[in-house]
Amino acid sequence: MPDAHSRQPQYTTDNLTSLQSHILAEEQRHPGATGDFSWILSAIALAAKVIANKVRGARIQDVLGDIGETNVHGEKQQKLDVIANEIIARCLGDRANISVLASEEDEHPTVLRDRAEGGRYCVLFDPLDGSSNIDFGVGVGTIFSVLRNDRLKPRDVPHHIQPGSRQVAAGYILYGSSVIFVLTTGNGVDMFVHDHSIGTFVLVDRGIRIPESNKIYSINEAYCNTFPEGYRNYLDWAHDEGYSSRYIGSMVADVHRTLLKGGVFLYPPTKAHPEGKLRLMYEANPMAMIMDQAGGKALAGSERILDIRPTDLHQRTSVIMGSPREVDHVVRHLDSS
Ligand code: AHM
Ligand code: MG
Repeated sequence: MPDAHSRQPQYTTDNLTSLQSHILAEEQRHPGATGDFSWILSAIALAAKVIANKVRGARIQDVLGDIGETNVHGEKQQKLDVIANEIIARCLGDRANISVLASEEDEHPTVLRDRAEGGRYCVLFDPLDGSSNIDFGVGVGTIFSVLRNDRLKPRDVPHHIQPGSRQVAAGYILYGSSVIFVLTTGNGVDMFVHDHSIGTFVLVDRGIRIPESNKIYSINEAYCNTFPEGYRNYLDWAHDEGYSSRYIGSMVADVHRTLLKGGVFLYPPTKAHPEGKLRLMYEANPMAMIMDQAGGKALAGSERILDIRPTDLHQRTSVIMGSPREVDHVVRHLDSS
């Protein structure tokens, strides 16, 4: 099976599709579509361009470093965390069809309007994931999850606490050596790259399929003494099998590489984070939907991440995601420990 790198890119001068036109075309496929969804995704694309600009100019504009405060998770907030959060709120806040906006950086979600007032969607996001890497020019990203607003629920019941299997769209933007937008609306995974010369995200690959297997694991191995036994057994096995290790420490960058090149990305339970470190609703769920749509797998221990029934906006989960055969190797070791 050819891997992502041997495929011909679809971006040629004969075939230029912007993110905007792609979303509109996708929407046309659904009878009765109102265009609501396009508004949301175009707002996310706008926010991505503004954040990309901030990330690129961070040192020049003196917005590196932390602000001296911690967020709801007790983690140091970087200046750019706060800026990215505000940019998303500003770009999405006036879209009349959004009911709830929820962010990693805010303890409570913002209820903009309820279903009766036209709020049909909830948007959950991590505005700048991996931001502790930002001072060093390492790739960081925005992750987002779009859920339908359940019309039966009254305003005071949280609409956004739904399993990942109910997501209607998910994606991420990687601010790296190029700015890459990866999107699924439940019809495969498509990839766009920002073309600075025209100020637009252009389609470069559609229907991305993750390679079935590749001998690469991506994990913070320094914590291995505190991993459950099955993960340690897996790592011993992988060492014997000649695996390679790649770990950037930015989930968006690590998952993006795993999606294109294959392998497995893991964040197990640790002593510091017995439930796992990553957040279910706006980190693991959207990435799990992308993996699922690309033919990969995404698990928390033995359970599919998308099947977890959440109880809290900021709950954490362990993560094993990537090529189906690589995820199976991990699970085999967890099962026999
Ligand atoms: P953040 O949301 O505070 O940026 O933390 C999430 C990041 C992920 O991008 C990355 O996979 C993980 O934390 C790295 O954690 P560690 O430094 O423990 O390996
Ligand atoms: Mg994060």
